[in-house]
Amino acid sequence: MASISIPQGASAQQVDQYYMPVNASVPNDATITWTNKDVAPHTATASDGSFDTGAINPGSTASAMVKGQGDIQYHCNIHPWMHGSLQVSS
Ligand SMILES: [Cu+2]
Repeated sequence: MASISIPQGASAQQVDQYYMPVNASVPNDATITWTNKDVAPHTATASDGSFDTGAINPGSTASAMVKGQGDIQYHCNIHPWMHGSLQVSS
C-alpha cells in the first residue's frame, strides 16, 4: 500500500513535480492509491500498459495494483507531459 498525491497545479507544464513523490519505491503487488488534489482530472497510466487508473476527478482517489519489477514509468493520459515512476522491488 502506497499513496501518491497529485498536487494542485500539477497540469502546468512548468512545474517540477506532477506526482508526489515523483519516484516512489513500492513492493511488487502493491496497491497504489493516487489522490488528486488538483482542480483538473488526471490519470496514472503505466507506459508499459500494466496499469491505468482511468480519470481521477478533482478531490478523488483511484487505486491500481502494480506488478513487475524495476522501474515502471507512468504518465497522465490527459496531460501526457505529466510523468512519474515507480521503483518496484521483489
Ligand atoms: Cu493530468
